[in-house]
Amino acid sequence: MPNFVDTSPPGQCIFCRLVAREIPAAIVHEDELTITFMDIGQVNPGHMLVATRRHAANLFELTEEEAGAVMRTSRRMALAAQAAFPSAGLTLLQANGAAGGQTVGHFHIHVVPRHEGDGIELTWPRK
Ligand code: D5M
Repeated sequence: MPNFVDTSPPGQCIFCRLVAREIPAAIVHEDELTITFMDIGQVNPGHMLVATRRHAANLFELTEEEAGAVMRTSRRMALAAQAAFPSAGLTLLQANGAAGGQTVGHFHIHVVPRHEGDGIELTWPRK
C-alpha cells in the first residue's frame, strides 16, 4: 500500500460522496453524526467503516461530540458484527496521515471481525 492519503476537499472526497449517495455503498447504519458502511476491500467478512458524516480529515479535526459519537457507533457496530458474523474477537483500527497508514482523508474507524488463525496481518501502513 503506497503512503498516500486522498486529501480531496470536503464534499468531493470518496466518503463525502458516499454520504451524499453520489456513489454506491453498502450502508448499514446512519445517525446524525456518523455513517457506517461495508469496507470495499473486506479483510474479513463483516469488515465495516464507521465514519463521520461531516468531512473531518482525521482524528485531530473531530469535535468532542463527533469523537464520542464515532466510538459509540463503533461499539454498537461491533456488537452487531458479533451477532451477524460470529467471531472469536474483533479489532478496531484508525489511521491518521500517510505515515499512520491512512489512505482516505475522511475520518473513519475500521471494525474488523477476527478469527483464530485468520492470518490477517494488520500492519500499518498496510502492505
Ligand atoms: O482505510 C480506507 C478504507 O476505505 C480501505 O479499507 C478501503 C475503503 N474504501 C475506499 N473506498 C471505498 C468505498 N467507495 N466504499 C467502501 N470502502 C471504501 P484507511 O484506514 O484510510 O487506509
